[in-house]
Order: sequence, then structure tokens, then C-alpha cells
Amino acid sequence: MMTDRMIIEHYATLPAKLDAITGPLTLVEKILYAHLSEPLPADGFARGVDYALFRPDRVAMQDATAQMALLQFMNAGRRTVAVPTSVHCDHLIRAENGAAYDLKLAKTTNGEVYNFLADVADKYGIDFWGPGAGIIHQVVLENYAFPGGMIIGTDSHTPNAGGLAMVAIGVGGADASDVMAGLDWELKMPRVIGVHLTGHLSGWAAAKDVILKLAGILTVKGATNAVIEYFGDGCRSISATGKATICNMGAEVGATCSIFPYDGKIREYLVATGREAVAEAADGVQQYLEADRDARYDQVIEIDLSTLEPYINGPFTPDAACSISDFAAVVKEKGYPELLEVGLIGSCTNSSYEDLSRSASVARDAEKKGIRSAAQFIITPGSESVYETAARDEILVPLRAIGGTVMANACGACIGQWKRSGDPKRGANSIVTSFNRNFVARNDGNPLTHAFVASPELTTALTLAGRITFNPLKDKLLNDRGQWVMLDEPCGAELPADGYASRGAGRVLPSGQDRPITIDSASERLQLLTPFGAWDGQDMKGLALLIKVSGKCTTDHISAAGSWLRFRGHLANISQNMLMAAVNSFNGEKDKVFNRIKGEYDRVSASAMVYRDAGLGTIVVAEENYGEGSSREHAAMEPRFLGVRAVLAKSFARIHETNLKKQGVLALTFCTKQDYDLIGEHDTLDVVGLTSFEPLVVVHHPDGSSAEIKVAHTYNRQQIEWFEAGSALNLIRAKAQSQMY
Ligand code: MIC
Ligand code: SF4
Repeated sequence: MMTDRMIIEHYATLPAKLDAITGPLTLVEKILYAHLSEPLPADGFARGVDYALFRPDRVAMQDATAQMALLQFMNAGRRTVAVPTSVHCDHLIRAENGAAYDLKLAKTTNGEVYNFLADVADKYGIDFWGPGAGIIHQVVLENYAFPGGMIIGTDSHTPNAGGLAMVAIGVGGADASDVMAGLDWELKMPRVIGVHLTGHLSGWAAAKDVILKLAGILTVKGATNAVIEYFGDGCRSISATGKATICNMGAEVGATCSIFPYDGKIREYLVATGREAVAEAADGVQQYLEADRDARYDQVIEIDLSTLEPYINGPFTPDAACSISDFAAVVKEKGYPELLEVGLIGSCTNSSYEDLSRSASVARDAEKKGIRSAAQFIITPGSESVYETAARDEILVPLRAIGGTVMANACGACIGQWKRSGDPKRGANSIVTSFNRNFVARNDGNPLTHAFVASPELTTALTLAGRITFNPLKDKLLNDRGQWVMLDEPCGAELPADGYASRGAGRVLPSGQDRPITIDSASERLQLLTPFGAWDGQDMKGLALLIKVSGKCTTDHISAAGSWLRFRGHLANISQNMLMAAVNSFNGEKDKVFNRIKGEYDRVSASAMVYRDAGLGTIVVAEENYGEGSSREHAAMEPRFLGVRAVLAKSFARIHETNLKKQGVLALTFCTKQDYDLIGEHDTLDVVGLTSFEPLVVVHHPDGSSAEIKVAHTYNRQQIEWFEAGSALNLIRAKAQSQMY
């Protein structure tokens, strides 16, 4: 498996791979070029246009996506994984009563899934991080990430590792399963957005505020098919974990990944996490771990850290950015609930030692001044290593003293595994989190909860105040002695002065021993996959319109998380949540679509099943950035399983578009976006031109008239083969059988 020695050997190959390339390069180009599976073509690659094949160094998977990825991998016919891989049990743990209780409960309720993952990991040579070991991205940062490396992960926040100068990309499970099977991995050469950082952070401003501000500038789809590359003196003032926070949330603007150049802060972090040899070797190849001086960016955004204000983004979308000085007025103007009910810090975005220590400084100051938290306060450390270190250094003491509850080192409330106390049917209310996403109903399942995203230190301050309009830069709080007091600016340690208290807690190394993997056929959590059928070689005629979605449709709308997470390894069961939260454009309602066979309205999944069982294909029509958010391929497998043949959208989010292609669902976009309006509730659609793969959509209206809709696609030759085979996996299996690894 990938050891320090292999990383050092990789560094030794960089001059030979990169010196011959003429012209200045960005950092991301250097890393991508060093991982090409074939030599760089003489005229290079056109950004945003050409596809290229890569050999990533690693694969990481979290439990909610690993189940489907591994079920697919088991069908690929390999004895062990071809590249170092890890599985992390983090998503299935509830945040309810505190770490000890929640962890115990998780082990009982998810025992079957954990055992399956552990057995598969052991057999195929995969590192296994059990429940409680930590959140995938924090654990990867502490243990596996290295400057100049390339990792893919079955989670959209995999780019977190960009904080250590690594190209780290979120993918669907089918991509992971390909790479584990030894296949090259394909990606469209990204555009490169340069973010020039000057000055340095101070006071209440935190690394998080860089990305919160940027999210406002770029919006949720502004960086689609682009990498965000940070450069400039300002980078050197941000800790490695702060850099990771910034890269993590690049997912919220659609970026393929985000990356910082290798510098002294990254070096310090590598040393602190026991990887001094890697740091020393990286020092020797510094010029390959940063951009060339005159590297060409497709767009440059300037951010002066010295004048950066804290930001609060939300509700309902992470790009609704607002500086703290404007926020109170916006809250009043828009009528957001001012009372803050719960503040939550943690998640893969903001759960480092530094985050906890800065929040603890705010809590300590408050405690000293006689202020207790006015709202409920929840803390989730990112990993067992961070937790044990924070416990040893008494960082958790002040957080608990102001009323905080420490939950397990897991995703918990961030992914809707939050058993929120009080009335589940509560009305409009506000919460503030240090997480990255705040889509509707994401945290507690309640669509009326207004979730705002901020830095952990600001979240702590707002929680103390119990009001989202509180501005700690200028407002005072009333203490238990009846005095009005200001909170001091946060201060904290980037790294533990006495080193991390532990490393690798919760990791199980694989034995690689061959063994049968059994799945109980009565299981409601796990189900072996039956391959999807191949394309019949015919145009798709007479497709029924399953749903025409109006407005935002994230993967949370297509395949909800929360309580549905328990079915992530069971395709038939999870498919019942399909498009449950998407809004039907004809009646403005959720999960209520017209079924023409039954002649009545029905749930989306139930309706799809009726069409499928009657042998009638269906189509989904949608608006912009369809499938934004998560990497969960269930959002593509469910439609495929329920007979959806094509999705026609105004635009797609990158990972989801690939997921659809991999699962054999045709992903098409409108050439003219207004044509969306041509499609009526009772229309039938044909997709023709498929034999030459030049699709055209014909809409037939109930009055007998019809209209042609020009559509575009981004399939390349290989992806067309996936479509023809019925799925990418079908193709891999055929290849594996012919080559017998
Ligand atoms: C998320 O933050 O939405 C998740 C849950 O981590 C997802 C993965 C999943 O759906 O399992 C992601 O971001 O990819
Ligand atoms: Fe887990 Fe939330 Fe991070 Fe997704 S965003 S990996 S759910 S902590």
C-alpha cells in the first residue's frame, strides 16, 4: 500500500514527467500531467474540452457510498484492489444524545452494514476505519493526503485534501470501483480559476470566510468543470487545515477540486501528523508543487484577507453570501427568524484542532465574563485523533461549560442524521452551522428550518447570543451580573503544541485473505446488484414524462439522505425515495405527479414503477444544475432501476452527469433553454437519432401536434460505449472476463 517511500519515489519522477513541457503551468496542471496514464499529447489538452485518462494514487470511500461502490466492485472480478483504498464509517452515525450513546446505537443499528464493509475491506486489501474513527475527509487529511498526489473519493467533499496541495476529486461509486479495478480514470481537463490571496486573516475573520465570500461571487454552479487554484502571499498565512476548509467547500460552487500550493504551513501539518519524511522530500520538489510564476488562469479573483469580513451564508443555499456587517439588516428585510435555536460546529469542513481551539477561546472568554449559551450548542470533532487531542488539551471543557454537547466524530447532523430534540413539526426557525451545505431540510428534515453557514468561531458567538443578528465585532451581550460585555476576538492554536494525542485510532489494516462475502437475501439494508440491461439499439419512442421538475433539484431532492441513508446498500428499497423532494412544475407540489396509466396522481417512485412494469420508458425534465451537491450515485441508479431512460435538463452538475452516464441513463441538455416551456404534463417524448448518437427530442402533445427540441450532450466515445452496454460496469465486467486479471 502507499507508503511514504512510494510518495518519495513519485516525487523523484516529477522532473522527467514535467521538465520537458514548455510554457508556464498552473499547479493543478502539473499534478494532473504527472498522473496521466498516457504521455501528454504534443499539443496538450484544451481546458474545458478534452478528456484525459489518469492514474490516481488513492481511493477513499465513506460508508454511505462505499456500499454501492463495493457492491459494484465485487462484480468487477478482481482479487484485490489495484490502488491503495480506504473505507470510513462516518455517515451512518446519528447525532442524538452525545458520542458514547450515539456510537453504541450506531454499532447496533448499522451492524450488518459495518460488518459487510469490514469483511469486503479485509478481503480486497482496503484500510477500514470503523465507526467513531472520524469523518472521511479529516481522516484522509491526517493520514493519506500528500502534496502533489491525486486521490478520488466517493464523496463530493473529497477536495478537502486540496489543503495539502493534493488534487482530490469527488466521484460516484462507479468511478471508484473502476479505479479500484485498475482502470484509468477519465476527467475533462478543467478550466482553472485563480484566486489571488493577499494580506492575512485577523480578528473574527477565518479561513471559512474566504470560501463563503467566494461562494457569493461564483454561485453554486460558477466553477463547474473548473478547478479553483489559490495563489499569492496570502496563502502562506492560512493553516493547512484552514486551507482544507476552503478547498472542502469549493464543492459548493461546483468546482472539480480546489488546491493550495505546498508551503511552510502544509509542511508543519505533515510533520505534526507524523509525515516528516514526506515533508522533507516535498521540500526538494517545491517547484513542482506550486504554479509557475506566469501561469495562465481562465479567470482571476482577488481576495484581500486583511480586509475580509466574517460571512454568514444562507438560508437554503450556500451561495447566499452576506457579510456580518450587512447580515442583521438582511435578516430583518427578508423576515428570517431572528432567534437562533441551535448552533452546530464540526463537519468535515470545520472540525480541525484549530477550529475547536478557536471556538473554545470564544467559549472560555464567555464563561469568564458570565455568559452561557442562549441556544443549544452541538460539537462534532472531525476525528478520534482530534477528539483525543482536544480532550487532553482541555479544549472541550469550555465548550461543554457554556452548554455544549459533544457528539461522535461523524457526519451526524450535517447529513440529516440529527435527532433534533423538541417538536419535529416546529415552524420557521433558524440554526447556524459551521458545515458546508444548507439545502432545504438537510439537517433536521424540516423544510422550515433556516440553516445558515458560518465559521465555527462565529457560530459559537451567535449561539451564545441566541440571535442570528448578533455581530460580535460591535455588539455586546448581557451577562449573569447584568453587565453588557463584548466578546474578545477568537485566538487558537493551529496545531497542538504537544503533538496529536493519537494517530490512526480506529483503523483496521486488511489481511487480504480470500473469503466468501455473504448477503442475507432477506436483508433490508444490503442487496446484491443485478446488472442493468444493454441498450436495445433502438431510438426511444413514446417515453412518458415522469416529472418536469421546477427549480433547484439537488441530489438531496433526487435521493434524500437522513433516514434513507439506511438503504444505501439496497437499490430496490432506496429507490422508493426517488425525486421525493423535487417540485412538479405543473402543480408546484412535491412527490405528486400525473400517472397516465392510472389516470391519477401518484408518488414519483410509485408512478415510475407502474410505467416500468408496463414496459413503458420514462423521461425526467429539469432545470439548471440538476444533481448539484452530493456524489451519491443512488441519484442516478434509482432512475435507472425504475425505468427512466433519459434526463433532459437545462444544465447538469458534473458528478451527477457522469453518474447518469455510467449507469446508462441518457443525460441530455436543451440547446435552447426556453424549450423547457414546450413540454406539457400529458406529453409523450421520443429520443431519436441514437444509432448515430446525434439525439434529437420530439415532443408529442395530446392534441396531436408535435415539436422538435434540439438537445446537446457531452458523451465521448467511451461514454457512448457505456450507454450501449447498459452501464459502465457492464463494459468493465466484459473486459475483465476477457482479460482475466
Ligand atoms: C453530503 O455531504 O451531501 C454527503 C452525504 O457527504 C454526500 C455523499 C453521500 O450522499 O453519501 C456527498 O457530498 O457526496
Ligand atoms: Fe459528512 Fe457533512 Fe462532510 Fe458530507 S459534508 S462528508 S455529510 S460532514
